[in-house]
Amino acid sequence: MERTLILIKPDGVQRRLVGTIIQRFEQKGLRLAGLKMVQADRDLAARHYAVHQGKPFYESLLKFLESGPTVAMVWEGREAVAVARNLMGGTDGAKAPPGTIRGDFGLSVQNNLVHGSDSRENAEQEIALWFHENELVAYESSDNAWIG
Ligand code: IDP
Ligand code: MG
Repeated sequence: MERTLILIKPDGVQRRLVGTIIQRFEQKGLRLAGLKMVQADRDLAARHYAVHQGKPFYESLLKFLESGPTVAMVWEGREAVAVARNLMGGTDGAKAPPGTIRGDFGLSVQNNLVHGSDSRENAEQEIALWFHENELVAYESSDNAWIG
């Protein structure tokens, strides 16, 4: 079973889109394995976005992630990483297609509501960064046979 880390970034929380965004992942058939609200500090923000260090938007990006609470989630299911990225849409909300989270609710490049891991390997690293293993819950969902 593949897992992915999804964050509802501070703009999504402030804009009261938490329920709407969770619903997209839930309705698709992914299964929620962990969820919590986190006020990211500089260390967590820097570790999460370490790959972007040195880019012109890096400092602003860290300030954005630190600017308020984030909802951190682990979703699992078949092809969870790619499925979640498709549900999110591309980075720039202005270009992301309608029907995607960013396409439906965002216009900004930076303030684009959600983060989703971009590979299975990064997903495992990011899950370990945001969650303790004992915060994740393994269970059988009763509709498994129907969803796959
Ligand atoms: P992704 O979130 O779609 O994977 P990345 O390229 O990994 O996009 O960038 C990480 C985050 O950095 C984006 O989600 C967005 O918040 C921000 N970002 C990316 N490119 C820019 C930019 O050109 N200007 C400002 N912020 C950016
Ligand atoms: Mg990325």
